[in-house]
Amino acid sequence: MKHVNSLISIIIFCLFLNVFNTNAQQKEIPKEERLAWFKDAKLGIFIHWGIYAVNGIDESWSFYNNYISYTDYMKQLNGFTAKNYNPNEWAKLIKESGAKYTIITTKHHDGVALWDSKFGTLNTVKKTPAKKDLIKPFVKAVRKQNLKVGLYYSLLDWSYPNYPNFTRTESRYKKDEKRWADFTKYNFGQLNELTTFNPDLYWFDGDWEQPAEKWKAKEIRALLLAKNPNTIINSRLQGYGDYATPEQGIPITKPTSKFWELCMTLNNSWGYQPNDKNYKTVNQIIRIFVDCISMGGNLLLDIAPKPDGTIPSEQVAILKGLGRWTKKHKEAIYGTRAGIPKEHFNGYTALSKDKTILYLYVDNKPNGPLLIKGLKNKVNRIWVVGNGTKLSHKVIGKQYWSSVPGMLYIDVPEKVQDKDVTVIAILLKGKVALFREEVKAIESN
Ligand code: FHN
Repeated sequence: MKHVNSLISIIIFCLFLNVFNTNAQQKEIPKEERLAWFKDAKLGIFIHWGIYAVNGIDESWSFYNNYISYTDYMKQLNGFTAKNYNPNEWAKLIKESGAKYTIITTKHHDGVALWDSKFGTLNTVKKTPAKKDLIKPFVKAVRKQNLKVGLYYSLLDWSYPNYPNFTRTESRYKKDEKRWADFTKYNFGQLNELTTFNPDLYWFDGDWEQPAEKWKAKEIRALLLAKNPNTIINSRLQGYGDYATPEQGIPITKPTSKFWELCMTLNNSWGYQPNDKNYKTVNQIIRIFVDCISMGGNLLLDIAPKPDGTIPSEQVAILKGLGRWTKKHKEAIYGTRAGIPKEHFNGYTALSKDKTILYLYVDNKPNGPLLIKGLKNKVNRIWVVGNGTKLSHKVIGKQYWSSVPGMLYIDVPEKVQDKDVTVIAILLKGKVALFREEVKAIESN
């Protein structure tokens, strides 16, 4: 009888999914509209918070890679207190950094849910001294700061008894439709619970272990968009996502995806690891951020709270240092679009949304005037962003009979330079127009 009941519940569940599938496809709001805020936001803060902070070890991977036994990894549950957790303070710091959105891990690959899930029992309410839902107050605090909120969710769950994979050397089963169906019901159950927080963004992870059909990725997308047609989904849903998510390494060539976000740690660890002192400097992070802006992408910077909920002082300092620069240069960050090809300016550039302002990001001390080549536009005026100083400039080498533009030189006095990255704005007459032809021999003067 028990088997018949579980079979019936799975059939009902599949019918439920089907309803979402058909409805959502009809209603899907175009990506350009849904991701408009994301494209303008430029900076997000990622938060990896979980029991792995207790020992300061790799999140989930430490038991998956057999660095520690699963039993010993799970003993960290007893040390996860969240006793100093202050989501309002977190949200204020995130806002101060200049981020416009933030994404928190609701459940990593270890299967420990940070909210009061009714699916399974492995969560911070039931199994840790924190004894509370950590997601609901976070979402509320972020909304209070008028920031967008995203929820990270690991599709794979190495703790769930009916999930096939367990560690790199041990799996629970190879093929078992009934056990997989139970896992799918659990996954959808938790996803359905996450929709009650009504996030602006879902950040999936761990999709690499199964194909889209097995995850029911199409149905997951349908469910999430049916609940909130404006929500957006990252790339890690086996082809059913909205934007690309390069990780840790700055893209060397501009990503082909129109919408993309580089996620990156401040040191080398996603979670809190006190032994990892290999922090990037604020200057290095600003230059990485400017690199992403110049290619039309976002930067999602990760912070790693301690088990009690405090954010490591090094990470607070970095976010505050970043905030100094973003506050001063906000006009050259939010709402900008990818810059011009490097042949025209030996550095990072971006354009205003209407393409009439060209921003130059100068991350080194200039050895003389800056040079921009192949700019067809006349210059209206040039100023230092965040400082307002108007800069003198001159165009040389323009032959009246030639279509090749002259070379634009801009003086940047030492006293107007920013200690990290100086930003110069060039207001053009009309939308940016670049000379991209081959310069030929001269036939007539
Ligand atoms: O395996 C995870 C890893 O632990 C971390 O969460 C990163 C963050 O983007 N995502 C996966 C690795 O790509």
